[in-house]
Amino acid sequence: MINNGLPVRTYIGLGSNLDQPVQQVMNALEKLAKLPMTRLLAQSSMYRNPPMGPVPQPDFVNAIAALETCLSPNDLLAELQHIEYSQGRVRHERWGPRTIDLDLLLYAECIVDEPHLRIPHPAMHERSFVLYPLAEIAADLVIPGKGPLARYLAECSSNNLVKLHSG
Ligand code: 5RU
Ligand code: CA
Ligand code: CA
Repeated sequence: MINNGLPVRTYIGLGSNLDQPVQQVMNALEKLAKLPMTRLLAQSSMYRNPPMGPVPQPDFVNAIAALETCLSPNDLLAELQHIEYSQGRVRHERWGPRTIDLDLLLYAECIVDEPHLRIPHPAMHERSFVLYPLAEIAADLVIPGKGPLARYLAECSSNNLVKLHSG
């Protein structure tokens, strides 16, 4: 898909559990705000929470950013990966600890199904560390192909999320 036309709304999931996670998330938010053809519309609070998934690892700090952008999904993805790299992301084991993880969760009402990019993020609706901060800044959101965020939130345990900094 190409864009470079009208600005569209997109949501980015941020996560860190290495090297001062709060600072990592703040640094990434600053870099998101400086992306070309992009505005930072809103940021959620940060939430400290235990790791989900199969890998034992430190607690995470998670947050969500709402952007308005004229970048295409693939150009935005490349920018996110560049920010990850700039903050020392090194890929070891799948689902292991990381300095910063930036997930392109939603892009307008688009559904993208490519090998390297799936939008909406295929597991976002079952992850408390996405649903709770997302509801803070987009309570009425409908996940394309899935349905209202509020429905998934209602079924999702808060899983020990502790709110840290206001958005
Ligand atoms: C399996 C289940 C794999 C859930 C993953 C994060 C998952 C995480 C994160 C927290 C992963 C992907 N736990 N686990 N925050 N990423 N709390 O950002 F999320 S690995
Ligand atoms: Ca992730
Ligand atoms: Ca990721």
